[in-house]
Amino acid sequence: MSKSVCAIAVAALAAACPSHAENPIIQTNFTADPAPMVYNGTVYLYTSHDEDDAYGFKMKEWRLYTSTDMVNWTDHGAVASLKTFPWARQDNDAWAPQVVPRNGKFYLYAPVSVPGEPKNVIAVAVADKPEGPFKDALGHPLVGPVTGYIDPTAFVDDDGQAYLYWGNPNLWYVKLNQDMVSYSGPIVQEPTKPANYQEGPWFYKRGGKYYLAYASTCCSEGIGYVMSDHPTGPWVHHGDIMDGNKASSGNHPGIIDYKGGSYVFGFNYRFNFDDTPVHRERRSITVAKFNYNADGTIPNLPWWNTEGVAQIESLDPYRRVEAETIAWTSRVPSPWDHPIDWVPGIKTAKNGDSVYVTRITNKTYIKVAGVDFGKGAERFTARVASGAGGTIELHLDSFSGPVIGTLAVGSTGGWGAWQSLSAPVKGAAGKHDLFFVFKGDGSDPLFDFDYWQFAKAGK
Ligand code: FUB
Repeated sequence: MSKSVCAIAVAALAAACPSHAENPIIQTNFTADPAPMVYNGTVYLYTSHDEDDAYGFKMKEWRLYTSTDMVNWTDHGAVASLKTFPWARQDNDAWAPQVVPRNGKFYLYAPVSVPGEPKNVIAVAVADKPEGPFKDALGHPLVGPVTGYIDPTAFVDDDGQAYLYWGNPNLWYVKLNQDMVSYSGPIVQEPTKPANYQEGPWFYKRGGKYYLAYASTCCSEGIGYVMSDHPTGPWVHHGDIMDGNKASSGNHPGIIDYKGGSYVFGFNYRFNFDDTPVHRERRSITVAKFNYNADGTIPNLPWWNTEGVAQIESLDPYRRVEAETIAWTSRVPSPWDHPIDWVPGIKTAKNGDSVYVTRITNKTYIKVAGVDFGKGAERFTARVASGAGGTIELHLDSFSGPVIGTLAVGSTGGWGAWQSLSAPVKGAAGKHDLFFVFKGDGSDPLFDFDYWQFAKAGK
C-alpha cells in the first residue's frame, strides 16, 4: 500500500501501513556521497559531510550511520577525518569515500588533497571494526597526485582479486593486492568511458554481471550505469537509473541489496532549498527502492521523492535504543512558521565512542518509526544530562498524537552528568511511530539525550 493511500485510510488501517523513511534520511547534518556497506545484517552508510556553514564544498570528515530497517538510522558520528591523513591538506576536500570489508578488516578509500598542483590523491585507512577508528594505512597517498583522482570505489571479486575504480571526468582503475593497501600492474585509464560518465563510480557484481553506476552528465547530474561480463569491461551502457533534475546539480550513487530489496542511495539539496533559493553545497542523502529487470538491467527511477522507502522490520523498544536512532527530526511548527517540513534543530555529538543527541530545544522532536510495543509498555527510561531541564513527551503516530507518558528532566547536576530517569507509560500497545517531543520553558538548550528503553507491562 502506498504511503498516500495509507494516509487516507490512516485510522482504519494504521497497522497495515508500513512506516516510511522520509527523504532525505539524515536531518542532523548535511551529508553527501553515500557509500552503503552491508555487513553482518546491518547497513553501514558511510557519508561525506558538508559543514553547516558551507557555500562551496567545505568538507573535513567522513561520517557513519547504520540501520537494520532502512528507516531508522543510528548516528555514529565521524569515523575518520582529514586528521586521519596528517600529510594531506587539513582545511578541506574530504570527498566521496567507500569502505569495504576484507579478512576481518575494513578499508576506507577516500579522496583528499595534497599541497600544490596537481592536488588530487586517494588515501586508504584501515580499521578493525566498521565503526572505526580508521587509521592511515600508508602514511602517503595510495595513488596520485593527478588532477581528477577522486571518488574511489573498491570491490573484491569472487576469485579474491580486488579492484579500485575512481575519477572525474576520466575513469581509471587498478588491481589492488590482497593487502588492499597496495596495487600491482598499471593504472589504466578506461578506454571506453561509460556514456555521460562524470564522477562518483560505484562498482559491484550481481548475478554474475559487473555493474558500474556513476554520476552522469553535468550538471544536473543523473545516475547512469554500465554492465559487463568482466571486471574491467568492455562496458555496455544500458540507460540511466535516474535522470538529472534541475532541483539539484549533483548526485552520487551507492547501491546495495539488503534483506530481499534493492536500494539506490544518492543525494539532493532539499534542506538547502527549504532554507534559501541560493545554491550552497549543503547536500542531504536520499534513498529509493527498486527491482532489477529479469535480465539484470535497472529501471529508470523518478527523481528522489520525499516519501523514501518502507520500513522492513519493526523496532524493538524493550532493548536499549540509542537516542541518535532517528527516522526524522524537526521542530513542531508554530502558526507563524513558513510551510517547510524541516527546521534545523537537534544535533548529535560524540565523546570518545559515545554518540548522543544534543542541542535539544523547546518543541524540537525526534520520530522513531515503526516501534512495536506488542501487548503494552508500562515504563519509559531515558539517560539524560542537563544543566537546565525540560520534559520529553511521548506521542504516538505524530508529534500531536496521543500522549502515552511524559518524562520530567530536571537538572542532573550539569552537562555531562548523565542520569537514568523514568516515567510511567499508558496506552502504548501494538506498532506505532513514536515521537519524542521536547518541551522547556525557553532556557534552551534543555538537555542531552543518550539512550532510551521501555519496560513491558507486567514485568
Ligand atoms: O562531495 C564532493 C564531490 O562532489 C564528490 O567527490 C563528487 O562525487 C561530488 O558528489
